[in-house]
Amino acid sequence: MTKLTIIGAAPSNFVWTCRIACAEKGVEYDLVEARPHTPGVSAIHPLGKIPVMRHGEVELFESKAICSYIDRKFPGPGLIPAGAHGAALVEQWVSFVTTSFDPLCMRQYALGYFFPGTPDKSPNRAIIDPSVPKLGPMLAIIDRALAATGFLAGPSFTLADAFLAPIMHYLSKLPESSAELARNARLNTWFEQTMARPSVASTMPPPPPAR
Ligand SMILES: N[C@@H](CCC(=O)N[C@@H](CS)C(=O)NCC(=O)O)C(=O)O
Repeated sequence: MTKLTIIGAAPSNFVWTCRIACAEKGVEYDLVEARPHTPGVSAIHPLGKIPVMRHGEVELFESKAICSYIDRKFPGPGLIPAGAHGAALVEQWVSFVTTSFDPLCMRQYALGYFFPGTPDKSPNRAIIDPSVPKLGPMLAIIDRALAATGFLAGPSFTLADAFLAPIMHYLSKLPESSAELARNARLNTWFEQTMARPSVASTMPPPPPAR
């Protein structure tokens, strides 16, 4: 069968999620390292964002679409349940993570540390500081969601957990967010178990550049 290609930079949380999806399903793939807005990426994503995917004649952009394709196309444990309610719960939490959690925790807070854009590369407090008071309530939402089963959506690991895992990895490396993580016992347990999960551990990118 034609081998899948994921195009993007390994540290990207969205690229990592697609790789977790492949690992969960046991799908072989090539990772072609590419930064946003490079020609191979912009040829597929109209805004030049990563990841993009190629599988034979199939070209896709947007990590959720890529993961859904992987889930439906290949055998292996389902990342989105078949039932209407279970599937909708996964969609609900994937949407929450991508449209509310990621913009605050990654685009604003974490990128203020990892890509500060300051002359001396020191953390960009102008971006980070306004996000800090919002981290606690945001992590508490996830902590409450984990109360029922220990997973974000339903009784087992799903795509919702795969979207959350890379972001939580980065939050665990930063001061204010790791303190918040420590305050949320269920999230902390989920985090430790999820980071040890083979699909997550085996795809973990190298550490970010030194600050
Ligand atoms: N909604 C997109 C978001 C992808 C995204 O924002 N990727 C980041 C890297 S983690 C990127 O390409 N940033 C460059 C940019 O926004 O121009 C998806 O889920 O694939």
